[in-house]
Amino acid sequence: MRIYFCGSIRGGRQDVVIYQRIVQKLQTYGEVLTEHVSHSDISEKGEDAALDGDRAIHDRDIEWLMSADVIVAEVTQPSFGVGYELGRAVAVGKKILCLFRPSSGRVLSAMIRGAETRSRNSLFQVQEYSEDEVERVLEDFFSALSPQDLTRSD
Ligand code: 6K6
Repeated sequence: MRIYFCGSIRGGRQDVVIYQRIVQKLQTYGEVLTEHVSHSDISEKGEDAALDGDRAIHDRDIEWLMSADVIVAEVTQPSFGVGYELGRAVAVGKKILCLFRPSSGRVLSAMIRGAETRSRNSLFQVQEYSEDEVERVLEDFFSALSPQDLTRSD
């Protein structure tokens, strides 16, 4: 399974430790295309982007996003990039899990919370969680996945 993980980079790196836990768990289910999002040596400043070019980052990430079976996004730390990735993924009918920690004191954007589809096997799910239960939340999500959920465009 190809898994695209979204987490804030230039939006702020406060949650990088939890991104690492999520990516580690996701790697037990498949290939995580965006493992770099969880690297603690990536700063929010974008130095690496200067070498690579923002267009190259965008184009490569969108290619990976379109090839992914499942998108998992940690949405507690607001990020334009994550919001954009989610919008692109919704537009092509990808299976999406958004993870949000209410203990942060933040209120999740209505454009994320309101995108949730509530049916069983919903394509867009928003899951509230606390840090200590992140692995269990991912186990529940992946154990409920069915082959019909997975849309591949490659
Ligand atoms: C290194 C340091 C800062 O920027 C870099 C290189 N940039 C990126 N490399 C790979 N993916 C990126 C980069 N910048 C944004 N993204 C994608 O957007 C990731 O897949 C994240 O999920 C999301 C983060 O967006 P922002 O707006 O928080 O940066």
